[in-house]
Amino acid sequence: MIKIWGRKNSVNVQKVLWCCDELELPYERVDAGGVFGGTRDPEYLAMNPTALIPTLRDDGFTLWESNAIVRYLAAKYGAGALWPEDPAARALAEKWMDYQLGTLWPAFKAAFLGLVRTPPEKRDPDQIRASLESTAEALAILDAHLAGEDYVAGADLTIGDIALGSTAYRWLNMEIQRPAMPNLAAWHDRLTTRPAYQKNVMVPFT
Ligand SMILES: N[C@@H](CCC(=O)N[C@@H](CS)C(=O)NCC(=O)O)C(=O)O
Repeated sequence: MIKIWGRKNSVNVQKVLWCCDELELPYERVDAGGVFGGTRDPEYLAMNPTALIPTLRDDGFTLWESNAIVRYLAAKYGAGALWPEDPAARALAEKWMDYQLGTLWPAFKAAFLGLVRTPPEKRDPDQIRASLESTAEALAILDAHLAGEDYVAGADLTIGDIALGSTAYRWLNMEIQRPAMPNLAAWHDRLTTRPAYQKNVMVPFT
């Protein structure tokens, strides 16, 4: 049985839970991180020395880094669907995973943590403003890409969409000013029709 460590309101844990449910994989989830702690326990550090969540164990194999976990699950259990078999199609999906991890989340992190996880008196408004501006710049690239595309790598949902969905949900549902991004909004509307997305991502992120 697949086992996943990580609290349900984590942007990175949600990718893994959503992926499992898209693939209809049974799993056991253990609360860890945030108010649950546990990530500095020796047993946890032995599995994941970063002391971060998520961590996955599948049949004796242990893995951390959410996008790597999504890639692993999709390759093992979702070949031809979430994991396109054509190398070019898969590279497109993987490109958007790397964009999420290397461009979008670094831009958005300060605004998200500042507005959602920091008490008002401790917020840094300049840092939050700058983060929201960089996020809008990064998302404009995704919005332009999604013109005429149903999902980030073409006509079907892939690992690329799974890496992006939980970040997009936060940006679209926080009380912030957002520039209009119609293609992004239409893509996100498509995600919201999926039961696995509703269950794992469309939940409170506070
Ligand atoms: N690049 C890592 C980042 C993991 C990460 O930053 N996880 C956050 C939650 S989204 C975390 O563990 N925060 C500390 C905690 O929850 O205790 C991944 O994608 O898995």
